[in-house]
Amino acid sequence: MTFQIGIGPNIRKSVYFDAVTADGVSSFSVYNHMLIPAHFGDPQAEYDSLMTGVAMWDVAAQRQVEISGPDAAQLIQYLTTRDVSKTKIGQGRYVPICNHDGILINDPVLLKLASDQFWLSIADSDIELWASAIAAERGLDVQVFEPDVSPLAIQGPKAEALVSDLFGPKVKEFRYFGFEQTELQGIPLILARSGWSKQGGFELYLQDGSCGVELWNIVKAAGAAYGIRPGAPNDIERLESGLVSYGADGRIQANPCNPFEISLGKLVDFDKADDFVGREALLKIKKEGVKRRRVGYVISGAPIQACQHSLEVRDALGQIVGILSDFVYSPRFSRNIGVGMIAMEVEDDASDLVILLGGAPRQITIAEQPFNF
Ligand code: THG
Repeated sequence: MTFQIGIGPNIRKSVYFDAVTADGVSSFSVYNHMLIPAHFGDPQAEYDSLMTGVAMWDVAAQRQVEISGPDAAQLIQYLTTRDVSKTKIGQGRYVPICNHDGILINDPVLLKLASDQFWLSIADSDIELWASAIAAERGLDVQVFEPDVSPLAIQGPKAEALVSDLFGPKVKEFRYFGFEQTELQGIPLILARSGWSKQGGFELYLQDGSCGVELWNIVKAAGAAYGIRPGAPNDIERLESGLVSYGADGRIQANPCNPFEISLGKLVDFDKADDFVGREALLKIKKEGVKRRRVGYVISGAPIQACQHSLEVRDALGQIVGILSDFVYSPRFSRNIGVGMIAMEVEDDASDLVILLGGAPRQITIAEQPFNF
C-alpha cells in the first residue's frame, strides 16, 4: 500500500523546516499539529549515528507551554502527579499529567525557569488548552501561552564533545534535565542535558524562531567533525531503551492508560502536600489494583517492518489479553521487539500469545522492560 498524506495549512511547519528540507528530509510525521521529521531516507545510518556518533533532530513539535505569574508554581503542582515543590530553578523534571479520572494525558518535561515561570515541554496533546482552562476555573493568577521556543536535539555518544565545542567545557557539569539560559553566536537559547534517547545528549531550546535555519546550520557545521547526521526521534532506540511514547503507547482517545499501567507509577506522589488533578481516582486505582501492566514483547519470525498501528494480542482461546502498541526489528538485540500492555492474569512465561501481522499469525512472548537479553 503506497499513499501520501495530504498536508494542509492546519499542520504547522517548524522553524527548522527550510533547513531539514534542504538537508533531504524524506518523511514527516505529525506531532502537536506540526510536521516533525520522521527520517531522512536512510533509517539504518540514522540509527547508527545515534548509537555510535551524533545525530541532530528537529523536535520543535515538542511545544512549550509557558505558565508564568504569581500562581504559576501552584498551578504546576496541581497539574502534575509529581511533587515538584522542591525543584530548583535550572532543573527539569519528567512530570506525568493526568485527567480527573487518573488517565494519562501527557508526559512532559518540566523546566523551572524562575520561581514564577515554568515551561511544560509537551508530548502530543493539547496541554495549553487544558492548563489554561484549569487555571481560569480555579481563579489562578497566571498566564498560559505558547512562547516562541523550538527545541533542537543533539543526541548520541559524541553529543557532549560537540556541545562542549559550541558552549564550552561547562556543559560536562550539566546534570540530567539541568539547563541554563545562554546564546550561540548571538542566538538566544536554553541549553539542557536531555532528549528522547538513552544515548545521552542535549537539547537547544531556540528562543527566536527567525534564527531556526541559522542555528541548524551552526550545529551541523560544528558537528561535521563528529560525522553528525540529521535524523529524528528514533523509534528503534526508544523501544530498545524502554522510553515511553505518549500517543504511540497509549493516548486518551485510544488505549487510555493510567500511570501505573504504563510504568510511571513511581512518578505519582500521593504524599505531596498539594492536591493534584486525578489524585482521588489514582488512589482508588492503586487500592483496587491495575488490570494490566506494561511489558516488552518479542515477536517471532523474520524481521518485521516498523509498526504503523497497534495490534491486539490474543491467547490460545482467541481472547484479546493485551495490546502491542509499537514494534520494530532491533539491530541491538537481533530480534523483533515491541512494547504494550498485557492483562495481569497472563503469566510472564505465557507461550500461547499471538498477533496477526499482515494476515499471518506470529507467536509473541513477554520480555522484561527494559530489555535485557
Ligand atoms: N524532550 C523535551 N520535550 C519532550 C520530550 C523530550 N516532550 C515530549 C516527550 N519527549 C516527553 N516524553 C518523555 C519521555 C521520557 C523522557 C523524557 C520525555 C525521559 N525519560 C527517562 C527515562 O525514562 O529513563 C528519564 C525519566 C526520569 O527522570 O524519571 O528522558 O525528550 N524537551
